[in-house]
Amino acid sequence: MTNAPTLFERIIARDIPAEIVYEDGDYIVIKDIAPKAPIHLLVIPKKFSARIDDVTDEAEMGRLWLTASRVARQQLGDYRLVINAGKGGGQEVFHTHIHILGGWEGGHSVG
Ligand code: DGP
Repeated sequence: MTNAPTLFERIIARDIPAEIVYEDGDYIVIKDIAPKAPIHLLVIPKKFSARIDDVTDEAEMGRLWLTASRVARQQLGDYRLVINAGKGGGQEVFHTHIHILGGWEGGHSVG
């Protein structure tokens, strides 16, 4: 039995359109369809895992954060990185991703 592709797998496959701001062999970075900040991007590993704590390989985890922080620095300069894990953590799309948020004037602190 094969699982249906996730929303993000369909975006990666160009089955569903998205505004792509960065892509390499392992990651895609798209604009969030419902931005919660002036600039809101999603860093998505092409290799499927449902949530961040399912990523158990240290090198993979490292590359994911390196990609997110590098793209965030390039696109925004200053930024916030957020991960929602599980329904109770606000996760809606069960394909691991990091939110890049920014573009506020004068910064935006947590809380
Ligand atoms: P999360 O709640 O952490 O699972 O974040 C999922 C994000 O995905 C949420 O901020 C909205 C965004 N999103 C949902 N559907 C689409 C879509 O079809 N296209 C794009 N670009 N983003 C989407």
